[in-house]
Amino acid sequence: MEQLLEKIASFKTEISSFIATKTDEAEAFRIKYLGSKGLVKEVMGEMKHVAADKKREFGQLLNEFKLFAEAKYEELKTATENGESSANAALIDLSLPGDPMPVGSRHPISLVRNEVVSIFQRLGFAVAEGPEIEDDWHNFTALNMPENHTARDMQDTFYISQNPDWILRTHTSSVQVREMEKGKLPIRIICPGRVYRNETISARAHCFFHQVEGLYIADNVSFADLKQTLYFFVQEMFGKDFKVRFRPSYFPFTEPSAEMDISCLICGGTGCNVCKHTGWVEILGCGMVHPNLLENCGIDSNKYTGFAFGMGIERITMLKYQIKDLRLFSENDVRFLRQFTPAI
Ligand code: 2NL
Repeated sequence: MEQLLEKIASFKTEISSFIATKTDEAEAFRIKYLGSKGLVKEVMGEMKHVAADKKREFGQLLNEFKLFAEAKYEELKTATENGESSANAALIDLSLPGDPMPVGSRHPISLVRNEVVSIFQRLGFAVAEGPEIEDDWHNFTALNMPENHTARDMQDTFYISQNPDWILRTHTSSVQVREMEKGKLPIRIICPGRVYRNETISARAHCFFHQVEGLYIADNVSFADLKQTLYFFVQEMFGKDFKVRFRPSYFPFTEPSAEMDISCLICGGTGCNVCKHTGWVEILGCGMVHPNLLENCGIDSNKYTGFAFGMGIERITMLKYQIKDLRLFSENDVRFLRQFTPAI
């Protein structure tokens, strides 16, 4: 069946490109394809090998093929009888518009990542990237996460069985460690990328997601610089029609640490499902880079200070487009994907 379909397709291509300049060439075409020992008859003969339930579908296909060959013969015959080459008759009208190609749309995660990246680029941040398979040092130890830290737990981290030192990165901070180790200061980078955690998949958790982390290290970088940078970011990203608050928090890699909330964009702060009736939604974590980290990467913590922040792209995308289930991002259902901006 498959073979027969291929055979028909290849005959069709052959027929389409057949050119006759004289009547006996048109006749040769008739004999080859439509004659009593011709190829159309030959394919028709295959019908007896086709399974009973496919006969109907196949019969239609064969009939169509026969009509196609007959139409071509008529075209060749008329052209050559009028003393023309069939090549003229078959000329394509080049002025016709082309067939539109479906271009697809950008994935919402890409749209939001590009937007975040472009806002920080305007502030002078450069994009840095790094490997998704990391070693313990770059993902944990250098980041002030000692050996018995809970984040390293087998339940959270994907380990690579070949080598106990290798893991799938759990955040893009590892890229920033690599940049710090290069020893070129000042550093002003953002690191977008995919990260992995061993979570049970649900509407709110997945085994991979996307992050953008940022890092600025120079002389005299202060917490005020951090706040102002992030204020600028949220205003560019979400507009000006909401409130912002910083809450003290804890991360092993920053001291002091904070989380930034904005008043809920969905209900305007009065309380709804999205903000779990608190009126606030958390959008990122941040803080001043812990001096241990600077020293781990060979940077003099008496001379330099820095700030860092990290946000989950899925979270921001869900807020922006009111998407309620994380799994939609990776199911590739075109009914979901088509709703976003076309790629061109
Ligand atoms: C969150 C919080 C954060 C960082 C990430 C960072 C990286 C280096 C040094 C210091 Cl190399 N800090 N990253 C700092 C604070 C928070 O992420 O909730 N992310 C989704």
